[in-house]
Amino acid sequence: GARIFSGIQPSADSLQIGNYIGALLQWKEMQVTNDAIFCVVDLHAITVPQDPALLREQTRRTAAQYIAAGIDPEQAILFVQSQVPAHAQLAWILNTITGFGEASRMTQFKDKAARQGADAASLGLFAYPTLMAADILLYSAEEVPVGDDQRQHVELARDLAGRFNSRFGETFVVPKAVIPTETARIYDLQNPEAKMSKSAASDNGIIWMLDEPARTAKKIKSAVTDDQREIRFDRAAKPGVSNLLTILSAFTGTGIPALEEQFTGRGYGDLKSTVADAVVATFEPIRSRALALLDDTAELDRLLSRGAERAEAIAQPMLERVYDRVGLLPRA
Ligand code: AQP
Repeated sequence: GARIFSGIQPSADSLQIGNYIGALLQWKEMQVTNDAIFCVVDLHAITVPQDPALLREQTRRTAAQYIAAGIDPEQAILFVQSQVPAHAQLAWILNTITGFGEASRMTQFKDKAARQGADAASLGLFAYPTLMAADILLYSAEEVPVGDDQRQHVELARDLAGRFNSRFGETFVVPKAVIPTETARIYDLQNPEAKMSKSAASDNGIIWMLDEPARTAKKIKSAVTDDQREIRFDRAAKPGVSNLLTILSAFTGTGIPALEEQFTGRGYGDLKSTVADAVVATFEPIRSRALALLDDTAELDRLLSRGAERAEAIAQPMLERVYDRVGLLPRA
């Protein structure tokens, strides 16, 4: 199978259901037939302010959730980004071949910078996509399984790989994004026009993987819908109901049209209970496994450093090749 690379930011105590559907669910399947590398991208998380002590804890918690959700750290390589210095080093090189205008067009930067106030946004936030390109290109990843929101960043990684290759000679594999389906973007339950996000201002519309099951069920039951009665998928006219159908489809493997049929003549309350049951049934065991792994942080830390060694064995030679191509003088 193909070499795949993907990561999630340790930007909260818990991952949210969008991270699960957009990322973990596919990773779990892809690790079986592919050469898979999964990263906890802590250097990406600090592109917005993080509390240092919390960040360390969130990094462990994120790794524990990968494993609890089914990532096998023996089969796949699982590691923490900052433990392999080549990521930051290659990102610098890529910054030097990225246009200012090109980086300015990234919609995630525009969104996140607007949220923080343009003057508060850091240069690191602006350079987020080149660090992500470095993550991918270091491992010659052919496929990058991500949610729909990351499509533009993977496009940039492709462009940079091609540009570097034509300027300095064939070096990088040109990667491609693997996005589950067009509908695999999950929206905030309270504000179904906005992407569900760990760092949303209010947590009422977020389904957390590590929340208590009762709380998850309650949030789903209070999801914003509309004042009609019809259960059908229509993103523009019925964003709340469409979001619930997307979640149910991801958790049951049933297609949206079949779900629409199944729910003909049934009420929103019924749909919400069905979604809540499906989510809780999947997340409850993941939550217990993650909490159990977090009981022994020494063991978890050892497991992560083994992952970092395996990752570095691939990344470091690539970085050296790049330095050479660019013309940097090696230590004698
Ligand atoms: N709402 C979403 N729907 C589908 N996929 C999603 N992903 C995130 N949110 C959704 C996917 O999760 C992976 C990792 O995300 P990340 O944490 O690295 O960055 P993000 O996309 O910015 O996620 P968050 O939760 O919104 O984090 P914050 O709030 O810290 O920025 C990616 O594959 C992404 O597609």
